[in-house]
Amino acid sequence: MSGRAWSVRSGCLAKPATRGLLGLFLLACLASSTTAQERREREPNSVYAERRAKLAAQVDGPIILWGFTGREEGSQTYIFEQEENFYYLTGHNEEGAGLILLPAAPRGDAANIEREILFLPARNPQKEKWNGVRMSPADPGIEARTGFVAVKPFESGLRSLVESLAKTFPNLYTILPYEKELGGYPHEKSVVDWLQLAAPQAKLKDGEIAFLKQAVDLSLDAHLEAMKMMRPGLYEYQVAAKMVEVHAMGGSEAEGYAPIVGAGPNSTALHYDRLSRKIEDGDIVVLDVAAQYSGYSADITRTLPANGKFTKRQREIYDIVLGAQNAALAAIKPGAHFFCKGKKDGLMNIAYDFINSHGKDRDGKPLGQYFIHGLGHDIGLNVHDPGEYCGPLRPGMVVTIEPGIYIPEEQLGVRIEDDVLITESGYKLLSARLPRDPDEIEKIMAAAAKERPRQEKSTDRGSSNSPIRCE
Ligand SMILES: [Mn+2]
Repeated sequence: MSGRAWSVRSGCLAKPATRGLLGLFLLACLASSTTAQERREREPNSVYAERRAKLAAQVDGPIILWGFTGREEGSQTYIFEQEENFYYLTGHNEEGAGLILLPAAPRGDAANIEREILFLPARNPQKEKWNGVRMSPADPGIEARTGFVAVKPFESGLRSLVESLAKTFPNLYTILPYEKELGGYPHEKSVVDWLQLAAPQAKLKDGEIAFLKQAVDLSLDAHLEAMKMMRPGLYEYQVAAKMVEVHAMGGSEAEGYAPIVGAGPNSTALHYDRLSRKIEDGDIVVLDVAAQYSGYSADITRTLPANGKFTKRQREIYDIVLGAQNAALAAIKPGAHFFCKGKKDGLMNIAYDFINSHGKDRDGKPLGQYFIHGLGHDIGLNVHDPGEYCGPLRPGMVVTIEPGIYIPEEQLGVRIEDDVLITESGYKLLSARLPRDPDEIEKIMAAAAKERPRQEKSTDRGSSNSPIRCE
């Protein structure tokens, strides 16, 4: 599928809680009632309605979805962000909602039920004193605001309707837990294949691309700032902090993923997240940092010389990664694929062959063994959006192209990652504004170093043990 058939017996949705357990549960709710809301723009209601209609036209049973509850994390820094599939179909970014979509073709005794119902928690004035006002089913005009003809109370409405639908329909569709990772129905972060029924190959629409472009643009601004501030003596986290600031000041509601700034030996750790190293003269620095904007995440990586000038060896490896990226980009067009078993014409093969046929390691061996991850992936509501590695690229999709070479024994990692929109005739590099050419990068860094106030330079020299202030 496609969607997964889910046979429901009434009563299997939730185990009845004993009175004592229920009491504990309520206490837990109060204790973690600090969930903050995420700011974001949304598309017109008609866009989400269209997505629902498309999905409803393709199924033979009701679709039942739960949004996140806001209790996914107990951390005080947790900021609520909706389950992505739920958001894709509703544009609703508040806790505790549910959704029922009936198949488009009406069926006997289900003919009188509304085709789509949004379930929202009833107003809770006590909770709103802490968290602020939330939408509720009793709000005047809630239908127009949410774009649903029917908005009903979650607590009293959802379960009883599912139980009655289960008597009419042999199949119900939902998202089942993915057992290998995290689990926690319905709070599943992994790829869910049923959504591809509605949006095969995660093709993005214009409105989505506009949000994604905004995420890319803010990320490019942040990378340019990082290029300008980069110098020995800074800590990795200080560079990341500057980039996060640029994102947030530009209207980004969150990072696309935890920032990766890895200098020297850390440049070879793919998802390095400690960010604690003091950047040293001669280090190479991998910056894999990007913004999320209105739900959509960019994914951008640049690799910089800490002191503004690549060493001969760093430059050699950088040029090979750049050559591999350019070779893969040149082969992008609708119908191309990343990698299919048994086929040699994938973008991954092109990049790998380039790396493996250029340069050598210290033992004189080819460098292919140091390209240890895939070449790219879809991006969208998730920074690793659903997508098939072997499926054909189609116009409207946005993917990353990110070759890398990581040689731990030389403390030398290089990754260059760009975001690419597939078009009818080929592709558009959404991140083209951010230089990849090493000469151009060195030029920007040199110009910024020249402009850096003298005063700040003297502060740098005097602070060998403590973090220095960023501009
Ligand atoms: Mn990536």
